[in-house]
Amino acid sequence: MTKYLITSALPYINGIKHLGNLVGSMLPADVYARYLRQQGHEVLFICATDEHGTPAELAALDAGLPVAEFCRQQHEAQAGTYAGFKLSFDHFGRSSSPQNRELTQHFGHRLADNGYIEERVTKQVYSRADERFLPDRYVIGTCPHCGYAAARGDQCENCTRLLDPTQLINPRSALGGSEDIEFRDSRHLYLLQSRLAPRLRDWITSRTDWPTLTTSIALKWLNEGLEDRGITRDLDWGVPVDRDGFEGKVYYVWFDAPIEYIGATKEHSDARGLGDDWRSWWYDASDVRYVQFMAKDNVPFHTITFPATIMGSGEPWKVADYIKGFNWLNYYGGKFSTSRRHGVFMDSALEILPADYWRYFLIANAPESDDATFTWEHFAAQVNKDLADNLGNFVNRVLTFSRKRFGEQVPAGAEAGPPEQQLTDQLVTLLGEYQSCLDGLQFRKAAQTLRTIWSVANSYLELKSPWLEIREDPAAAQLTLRTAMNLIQLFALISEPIIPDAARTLRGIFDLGDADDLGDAGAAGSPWPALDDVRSLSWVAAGTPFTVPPVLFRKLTDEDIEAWRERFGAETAA
Ligand code: B3M
Ligand code: ZN
Repeated sequence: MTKYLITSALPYINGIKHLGNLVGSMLPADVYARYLRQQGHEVLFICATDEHGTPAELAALDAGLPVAEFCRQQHEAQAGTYAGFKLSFDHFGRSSSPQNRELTQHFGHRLADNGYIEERVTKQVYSRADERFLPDRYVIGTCPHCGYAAARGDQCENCTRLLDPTQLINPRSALGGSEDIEFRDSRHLYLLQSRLAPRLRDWITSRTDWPTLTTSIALKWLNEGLEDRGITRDLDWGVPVDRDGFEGKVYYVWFDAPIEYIGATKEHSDARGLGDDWRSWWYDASDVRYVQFMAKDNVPFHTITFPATIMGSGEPWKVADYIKGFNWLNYYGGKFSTSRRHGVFMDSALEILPADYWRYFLIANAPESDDATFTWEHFAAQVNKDLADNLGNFVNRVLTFSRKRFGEQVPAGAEAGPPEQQLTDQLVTLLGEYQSCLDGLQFRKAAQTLRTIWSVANSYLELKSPWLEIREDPAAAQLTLRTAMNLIQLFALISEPIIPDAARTLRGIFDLGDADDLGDAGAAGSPWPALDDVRSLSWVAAGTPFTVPPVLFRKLTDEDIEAWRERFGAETAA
């Protein structure tokens, strides 16, 4: 038994996340956490809302709420959606917690003590009309390179050149449009990450088993040369910088957000009266395997900036043992986007279908080796074929037929013969493959293998055709049905990481008398089957009472597709 610490990138607070966010971090992390728990490992699965920064302030302003209240409400809303998707976080924290404040300030001091922090005076845009400093991207003006009139202070959208707000012609505030702005000197803290570059490079290059996506992004940054980074801002909302002369300044959101992985672990311990337990996951924790999940745009912060913070602290805090990065999930020719409301958002997804439909499809199409595209046609086709037919129909067919002919108990029948032997040989191989996929965090392939296991069960059923067997030899038909029922139990156990609700329904079919906890989110889940159990297929003995559950997955129709295309917008940008 190993201790596994699992973190998913922290969803930003400004609004409900879309399916791209879900598949790019939280969902695969959940599948992995569930699988490891079923295997009997000690797992701590941590996530939180990332609450600081200007976008949160501005969203709160828009909503007419104080920013703290806005974040509280949004945190609740996000937590509700994640519960709806059955994400089994052990703790879903908030980066605005006192725990994170304390830890962030701690790291700030340690870095300074170790000589990795420098004060620098820089010119910042101050809007007299708004009575506040403006972050670079909230200054707009004319691009000095291409003349585009609405270029942002950090980058021109038109010619993509990186800019400094001082370069803009006719700069004005993006908040109220006022041109009454000036450039004021402001003192800030810089993290001298260039000094940590050799250590970061050693660390990255020692991780030979990481996905190329992750290491190539990290090495690209290192090869281009690390720039020292400003880690403080002239803002009210954030972790205050507790240093003389820094009154009214906070740490930059990307500095405190990853520290919240630790902060949330402490929140978890504090909430449960576990004392110093949180430290056992993070500090001097060589017995812990730490796996991080995130989309590719977050990789630089997790391979460079956060590890630089940890290494620069000079303390034995845990760095990631493995970083699983994901590409984009696209929606009709464009990235899913929160700001443009493009794509399917998690709350509306749950309004139209239960979690498992989404979980299965997203994992089966996880953008691992490349970007992937969501279309309603593909979604419906795959749900119908894999979930409704391959899995759902099998379960329903076997149970209703058996009930009709032999009553509501698992039939006994003949001894297993060569077809059963052949079946279990195949299953042992496939289950082994499925486990290697999950162990190796190959989610797409894992779903593919699970689907093959369902298909093998269907082929067995077709081959034996108990509805024909029964005419000549009822005992043979009974053997087939009892075997098929054990396959249903196998499905219940091994489908749980990906489709936990269906798995729970499947586990409720047979009255196994062990009255075990059916595995709520966060609980240990059902024990993972041993390969030997697959060989004997004997979880469900003859005589076990069973019930036929309602249809597991409904078929999605052309009318559904039409309605969803209409509702969510499905025009491919030409
Ligand atoms: N909040 C993800 C984003 O908004 C960012 C992740 C933080 S992980 C520490 O892109
Ligand atoms: Zn330009």
